[in-house]
Amino acid sequence: MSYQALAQEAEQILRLNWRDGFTVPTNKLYPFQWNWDSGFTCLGHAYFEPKWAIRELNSLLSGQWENGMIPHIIFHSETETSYFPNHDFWNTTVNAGAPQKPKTSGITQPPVHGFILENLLSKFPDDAALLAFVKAIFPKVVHSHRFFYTYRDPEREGLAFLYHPWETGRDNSPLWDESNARIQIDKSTLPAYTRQDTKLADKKERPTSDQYDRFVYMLELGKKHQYDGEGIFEESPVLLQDTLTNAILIQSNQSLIRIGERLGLDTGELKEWQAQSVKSFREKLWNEKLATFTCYDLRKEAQIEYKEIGGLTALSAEIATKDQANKLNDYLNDLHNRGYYLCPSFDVDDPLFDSKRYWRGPIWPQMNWLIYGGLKAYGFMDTAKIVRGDFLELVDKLGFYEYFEAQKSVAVQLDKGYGGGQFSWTSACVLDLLHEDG
Ligand code: 2M8
Repeated sequence: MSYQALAQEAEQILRLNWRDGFTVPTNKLYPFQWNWDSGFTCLGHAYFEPKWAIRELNSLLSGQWENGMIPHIIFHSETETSYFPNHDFWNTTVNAGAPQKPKTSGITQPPVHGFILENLLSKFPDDAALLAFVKAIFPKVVHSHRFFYTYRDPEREGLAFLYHPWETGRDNSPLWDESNARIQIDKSTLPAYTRQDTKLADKKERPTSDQYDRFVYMLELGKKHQYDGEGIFEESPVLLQDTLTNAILIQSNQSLIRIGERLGLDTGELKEWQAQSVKSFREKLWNEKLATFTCYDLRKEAQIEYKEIGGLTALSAEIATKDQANKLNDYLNDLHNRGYYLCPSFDVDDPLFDSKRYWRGPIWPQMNWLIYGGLKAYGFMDTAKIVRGDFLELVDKLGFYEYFEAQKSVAVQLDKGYGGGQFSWTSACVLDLLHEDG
């Protein structure tokens, strides 16, 4: 397919997934507005309906809680029943600061919106409507960062913890396996539920039922503590300082600092958070033996020693030193030379690698977009080119899917990608990366 045809299809999909004010990640599997998806989706709107980006973010922020949290799902429809868990199951009325309308989930997702705003401003630097919008929502986005520093960092380390796997965006990554194993599921007390996802996507490409039981268990634990109570930190068997979420927080802090300085807005608090976060990320999460950044298990008080995609986001956030960045770049080149598409979401040499199953191995569009930017920032132009080219090749060959096979020898035998089709962040990242040099 020519680049022009790819761009046309990307735009068509984003128009198809637009719901007069926000975008669904894909038509059936995910029928509401997702937090970080909607940020990435704005990158695509910028190329054909830039005003949609403003509406998209306004819709998302209509679900913000008084404590600052931007929920991971905004249920703009209360009658749609094709997704589990729906708004009733979350029952966010347990927290007085949750909005009555729209209904939302009770957990959050990686805070991409700061750097998405900066990206939009770089595309339309003098657009008066965009500038006014950015000024108006700046305090809300800062407040969403304050949520992480206030409610998710009780020891004031500058590193936010997550307790629900859905919060990292990498729901069933092996990162969670050891913590998940600590949860004793008692079917007689776990609320009854029916999954909808496996009716709409291939079971082999989705999390297992054991994992879903744990997702529900953790949801109930959050609910018991009004979703922001101190009891979460005290009681949760799963407490993880995630590389990806913290790197994205740092990347967005930096964007907000630059935006604030340009527009004359207060950046004092952001600068304090940023100094501490960068320091702690570097000191606590780097693993010399694996030559990557790793997540930290607060219950076990140890790093989770896996090479996985979160470690690479230290490039996009420009946290890595030159030496650390060189090691991450070497790792990616080695994978490329061994016949893998970049960037697999999990260590291809680990027995837990599963090239089909969701966050246990496949290639993810928005991750390639992030890592492409990071490699460019460090001057690794050749690797950046591969990351961009691999993603565009996968979409061209296998369609606008949610995620993709990482092994070239397997991908060549396939006629489609994995998970949901006609996917919004895939389309948005295609549009944005097509405008980059090849
Ligand atoms: C996936 O997660 C949702 C729950 O949030 C699910 O599986 O039902 C993840 O890939 C997540 O990162 C993404 O935001 C969401 C919507 O695309 O789907």
